[in-house]
Amino acid sequence: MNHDRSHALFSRARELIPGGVNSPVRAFKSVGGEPFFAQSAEGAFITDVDGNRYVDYVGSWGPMIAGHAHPQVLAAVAETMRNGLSFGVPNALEVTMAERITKIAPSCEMVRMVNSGTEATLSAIRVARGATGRSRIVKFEGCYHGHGDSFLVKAGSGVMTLGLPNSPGVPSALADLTLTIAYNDFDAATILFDEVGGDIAGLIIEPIVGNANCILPRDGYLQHLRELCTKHGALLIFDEVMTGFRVALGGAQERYGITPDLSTFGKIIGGGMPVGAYGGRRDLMEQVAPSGPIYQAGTLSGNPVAMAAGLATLDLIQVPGFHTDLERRTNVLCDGLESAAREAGIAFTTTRAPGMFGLYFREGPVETFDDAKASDTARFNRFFHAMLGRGVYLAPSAFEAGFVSSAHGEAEIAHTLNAARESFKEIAGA
Ligand code: HOZ
Repeated sequence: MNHDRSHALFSRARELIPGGVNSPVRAFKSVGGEPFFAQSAEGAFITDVDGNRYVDYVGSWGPMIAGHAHPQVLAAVAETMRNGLSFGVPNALEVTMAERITKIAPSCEMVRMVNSGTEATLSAIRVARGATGRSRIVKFEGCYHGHGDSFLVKAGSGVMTLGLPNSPGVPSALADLTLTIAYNDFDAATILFDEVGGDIAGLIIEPIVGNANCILPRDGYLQHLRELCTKHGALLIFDEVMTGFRVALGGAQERYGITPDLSTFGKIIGGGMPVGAYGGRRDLMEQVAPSGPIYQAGTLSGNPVAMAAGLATLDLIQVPGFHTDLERRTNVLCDGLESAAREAGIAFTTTRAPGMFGLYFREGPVETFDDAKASDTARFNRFFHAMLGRGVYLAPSAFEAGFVSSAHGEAEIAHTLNAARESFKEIAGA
């Protein structure tokens, strides 16, 4: 594959943009080599500026659940933008979006649109602190909730990929208010709440962890957290930026039957445009300005073009059977990868939920962050490049979930599995 144009762009970018990228994992730093620069994307494919085409399992990190450049989404965007790109006054699409989200995720009686998942999580913990009058929050090792100060404590995603789970620039006075425990450890949560439950404003969790590869909750674990929060008067916050509208229409809260107090969303509800949202119980959300004193604002919040892209995407996934089908596709992919690895004699396992998956170079099961960290990342990196060379783009980090869309059809998955068989063989000796 020729990468001359990407290489030239990356050289220019590195002079002007930190690391040459506007979000760290994109730089390929942990897998090695250089990123490709996108020219276009359609359906399950992304094409780079040198004309190389890849089956894409990143999907813009989650939004493209119906595939790239879906004609219905593009049409909604084109039609909406003719009326103007941003108004700075309310518009009708925001109301439609709020109606849609509150219907799909009934735990959200009210919702506020923002511009990214990071904004959503920052705002949610402000509500938790403001509403409870408490300062401490609880998060889980390896969970990532965007780059807000309070969250860059034992975080996953890019900071983990780069080995920076605690970032310089976060005042220790603030970081000290973030308590971390191990995901899927029932006792750790019980002990922490027994010790300091009365100080905890909220517990924030990725109900399925997608930023430390992909880790599913043990049976009863989310319910256990729900009960602890209720008992100690802390708010349960589900960060559904990745899982929302994906693992079920109503997200992980629907899949596992849990009612969080607050939820955060992003990605799919923007259909590829910059969007986030947070919502929850009416009594909590009514404390947000201007109906209440907890302040949060945004010039571009509720942007009409972003709302149109999100609503069109929701239209596409609100069809009966969509998520069952997405789960089937994900299973075909993951089962196929596992059997290809077995043929090559490679220790390998997957985790999966509808539309998202994790790849591990170790034997299963993988149920904890320590299990995830024990994956052979050097082997993952070789596999990543072997696949890329065969036209399959996986997340460029052993600590990011992969995403499947409704555009990943039989042919795309068959191509992926052929590439995987060859790639596993290629790396088996190394
Ligand atoms: N935080 C994203 C992964 N969990 C990466 C976003 C990006 O690089 O675009």
